[in-house]
Amino acid sequence: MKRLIPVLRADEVELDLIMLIRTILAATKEISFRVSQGALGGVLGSTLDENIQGETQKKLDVIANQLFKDMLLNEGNVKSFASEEEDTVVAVHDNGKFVVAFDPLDGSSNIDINGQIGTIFTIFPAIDSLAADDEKQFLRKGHEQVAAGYVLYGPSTMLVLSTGKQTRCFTLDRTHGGYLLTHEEMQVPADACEFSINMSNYSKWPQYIQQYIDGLISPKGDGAPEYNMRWNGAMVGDIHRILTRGGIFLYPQNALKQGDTGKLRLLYEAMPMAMLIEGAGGLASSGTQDIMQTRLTQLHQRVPVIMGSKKEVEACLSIC
Ligand code: AHM
Ligand code: MG
Repeated sequence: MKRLIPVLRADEVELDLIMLIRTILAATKEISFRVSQGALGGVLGSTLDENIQGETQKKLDVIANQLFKDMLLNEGNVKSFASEEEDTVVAVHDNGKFVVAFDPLDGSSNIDINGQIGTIFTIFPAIDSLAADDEKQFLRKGHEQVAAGYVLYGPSTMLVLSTGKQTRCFTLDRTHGGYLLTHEEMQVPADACEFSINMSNYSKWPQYIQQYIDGLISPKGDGAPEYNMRWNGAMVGDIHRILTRGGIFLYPQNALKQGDTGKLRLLYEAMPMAMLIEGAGGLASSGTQDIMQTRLTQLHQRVPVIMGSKKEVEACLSIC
């Protein structure tokens, strides 16, 4: 089985970018180890702190964030980074070539139940004319990403990565400590009968989302396929399932709250996942715009998310 670095070199990915991806993955291997230790490693439970989003931080959120910070602060190719768990941009090296954004621990509510959790990251070329700590380094469009990926800490630890070509899947081989290529070209199946949404928010959804989901769960008859629902509570788990066997993932805005734009963050969650989904032939939209075409206007901005199999996303958007 092929190792990650030779695969990226064969793709002629710039060496500095490969080195940066290697650093990020070193952090994920350490997180994977800590996650596997569970209660034995003292990583479960909450801290007394809140992050910038007003959410209580879990111990593992803080540990994962610190591991990422420690690794990136020592990485010469990084100009600055932004984390879901940090208030502001963190400057690293003035002459770094890249800026990195990450959600160190996605699906935090699954930590204490031994459920699926993950890490999501994205990399943009740094803007030379701007200071390292200038937020504008990150006010970019999704299609400017030079790499995006997630690591899913499940029964096995898997990396799904795009550097602009296809979306590939690697599995962490604990015997030698490296990620090995296990799926050369992921393709989101076009026909799928699974949807993924937090149904408990039904009364808060915009009307077109209610109408679309009503259509999926209404009795079909005449041999039409019945839809099934899955909701993981961790976007990495839901998106991994959709990349593997198709379907649609939705996290809409709360239509009862004026100005609400949903829960998921454009920079740390929606943009990287959109790059991976579209690299596998799927579609990603906010309902009004392609996520890859949406420009970030604030570091911690949230966005409604509809992504997955092309046909399903188009069907949802057609009643928008
Ligand atoms: P987190 O980054 O704080 O863990 O929040 C993001 C997570 C996503 O992984 C997941 O899709 C969503 O929140 C679940 O939200 P809810 O608890 O409303 O179902
Ligand atoms: Mg998250």
